[in-house]
Amino acid sequence: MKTQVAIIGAGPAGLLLAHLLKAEGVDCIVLERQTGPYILSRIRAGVLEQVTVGLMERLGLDARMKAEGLPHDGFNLADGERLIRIDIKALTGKQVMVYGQTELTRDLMEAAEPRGLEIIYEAADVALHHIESDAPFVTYTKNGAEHRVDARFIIGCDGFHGPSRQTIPASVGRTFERVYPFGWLGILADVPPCNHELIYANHDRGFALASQRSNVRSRYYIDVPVTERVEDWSDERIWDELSIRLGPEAAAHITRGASIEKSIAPLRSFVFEPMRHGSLLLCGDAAHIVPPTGAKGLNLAASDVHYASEALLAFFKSNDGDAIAGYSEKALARVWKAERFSWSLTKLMHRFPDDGVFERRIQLAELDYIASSDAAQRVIAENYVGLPV
Ligand code: RFL
Ligand code: PHB
Repeated sequence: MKTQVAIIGAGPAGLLLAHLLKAEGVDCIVLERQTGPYILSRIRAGVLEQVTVGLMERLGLDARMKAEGLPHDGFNLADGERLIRIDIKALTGKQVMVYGQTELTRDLMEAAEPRGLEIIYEAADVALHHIESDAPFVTYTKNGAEHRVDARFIIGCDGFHGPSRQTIPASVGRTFERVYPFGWLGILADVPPCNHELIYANHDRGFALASQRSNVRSRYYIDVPVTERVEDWSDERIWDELSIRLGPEAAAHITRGASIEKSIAPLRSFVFEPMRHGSLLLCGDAAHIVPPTGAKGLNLAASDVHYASEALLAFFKSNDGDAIAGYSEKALARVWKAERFSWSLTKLMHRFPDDGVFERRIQLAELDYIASSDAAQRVIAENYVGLPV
């Protein structure tokens, strides 16, 4: 097979990019290891920045998001006692959209066939070849047969564990990493949210987040040591812990219900540089990971795709390779700012095993400062809604 752009991975990064290219008449093929239903069974992000909403609008795939998504004007930080509201609308003029990654991915997947976008699911043994040349290719197997896709560019949208990043020689790449000593235990339940906006809480007993997918579906998280097993956390135990950590105001409004999903996600900050090597560009989790505290992971994937699509369209439509050459530097400038924000919010809102009473007082002082300072709230709001692309 021959195409202009071979995209590896049908997560949000790969699907968004494929649709953007296809809409402009650039040929592409998406190779995905899993099945569609498997991808849609993964419960992940829930908060979309304007950059992500804007891409769906541009594709004309925003109808369900506009009908079912919940635009939010603010969110809350909590210190175990009170709620500190960050009025993002008043401070930045912008909103965020509460709409699950699962739903966004479903909208992109369902539009693929009608728009003539080819996604090859269950592609095994995907391998990248000759990425340093102008004629790279990808091989994979499906139903026992080996296949080859020749392309002008390969885009690695294959997440943290995919093969794309690993194809870049170690002598060229550099990684920056921080692994956190806790994970987030998440619970999804068909109950109304305890608050109309999100609450990120730092209680003496640890972190908690009250989030939502709709007015009848809630998503909550607590932090737990990475050694913890999800089997040891009954629904009741999680609800009890949430009721303590989120503070009395939120606890009074928690509706308990049976979990429909429960899992522990490890927390990590990770950046790989460069994000382009020869004819291979990396987008999304393939190049970087943030802890979920700032709701940045999916949105960073979208901003990478924004830069990559601009660069690829300039190349194919105007024969201009400058944006491809500058892709890594441009994307990384935004990535590092999101890494900084996610890391700082993680530090502010979690108890670290080595922290003592001094660090606890510093956290409480910072939360008290944020509660009283318009300037501090503006800094948080500006980062939370997403920096400009
Ligand atoms: P994805 O979504 O991981 O998609 C990568 C796709 O590549 C496929 N793949 C391969 N395909 C072919 N051959 C191979 N060898 C392949 N290896 C992998 C995979 O099957 C997959 O379909 O990456 P993408 O598109 O870059 O999107 C990034 C986002 O998914 C990610 O940043 C966020 O979900 C991160 N994240 C969260 N972000 C937020 O903003 N808010 C959150 O609340 C939030 N919660 C989460 C998360 C990530 C989690 N992970 C990684 C387990 C919760 C979890 C549990
Ligand atoms: C979620 O709803 O899953 C969610 C929301 C905000 C975050 C992280 C996760 O910061």
